[in-house]
Amino acid sequence: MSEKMIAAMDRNLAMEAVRVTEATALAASRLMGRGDERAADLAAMQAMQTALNRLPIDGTVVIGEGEADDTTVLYTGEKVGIGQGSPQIDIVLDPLEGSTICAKGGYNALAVVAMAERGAFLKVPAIYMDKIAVGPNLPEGVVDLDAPPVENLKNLARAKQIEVADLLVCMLDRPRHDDLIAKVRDAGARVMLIADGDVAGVIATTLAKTGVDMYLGIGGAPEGVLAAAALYCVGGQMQGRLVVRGDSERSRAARCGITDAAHKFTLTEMANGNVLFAATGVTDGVVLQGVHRYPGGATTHSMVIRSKTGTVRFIEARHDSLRKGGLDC
Ligand code: VTB
Repeated sequence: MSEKMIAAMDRNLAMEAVRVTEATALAASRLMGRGDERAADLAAMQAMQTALNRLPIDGTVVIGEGEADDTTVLYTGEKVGIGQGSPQIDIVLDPLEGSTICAKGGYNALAVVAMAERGAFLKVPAIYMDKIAVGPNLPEGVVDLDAPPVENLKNLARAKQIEVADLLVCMLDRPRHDDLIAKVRDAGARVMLIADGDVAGVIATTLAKTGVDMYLGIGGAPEGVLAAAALYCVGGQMQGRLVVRGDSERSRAARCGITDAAHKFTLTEMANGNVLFAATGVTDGVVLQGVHRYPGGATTHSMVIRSKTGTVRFIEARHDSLRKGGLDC
């Protein structure tokens, strides 16, 4: 394939990726607020699998919904797309990032996918990762996962030419973060606690409208790589370290090729190459609006980013259920 053809395909694939997350979000939104997270998850997984299988790619899910023993839909290693001589693409996905939020009708649930050429993403098991992230246009190394929160906050405030008291740090609302939250508050910064959805929390650092300056704390490792994919496209900074609890998690990490479990991963160790990232809001959130249904259709709100250009596109779509023969197709 010529360079020009690859570039055209890359651009088209970005649009196709949005179709995938839109279809997924539409399916999940049926179960929004119904109190059944498993059903919402399943609806999203099946919709994403169907949509991915329509794409002109020879795709491999490198971080999926679990291992082949745990799930038959979008497991890690599953082949997706039409295959047969199409470009070889690695895929990291989370059909419903924030299934509990979706089931409760809360904020920040997203349908998310990232794609790139083979080998572009760090492979991680579904365990925890300690994360720190800031948005673009800041001096390299302005924050560090191993530095005390007060130091990171002072450095970030200096770089942004604002006071520490003006900074807003987004974190998951979890007892494991009690100490960290106290340290951030003691340093004088403000904290936005979210129920779930740390992919949205990390992306929020890249968008001025959210007011979020830094993301901090322990969440899922797969969500860490997805967030890194988005940040890599926009140009933010992020570091992550697996939180390995016991031998079983250690061997799961080793099966992904991570032998040094204490390694502090840089952004480009988590996502590299020609990455595209797409997300559609399932429920309203700091980054995207959710699916809004009305008689005869629904609106979706998505973002798509390509690392090649760093262009961030927000796409609001109106879906006509009559002409499409139903919303979920
Ligand atoms: C976070 C959150 C996700 O998992 O990554 C979280 O952002 C981490 O696990 O939306 P705990 O719930 O155990 O803290 C999710 O909730 C997805 O499952």
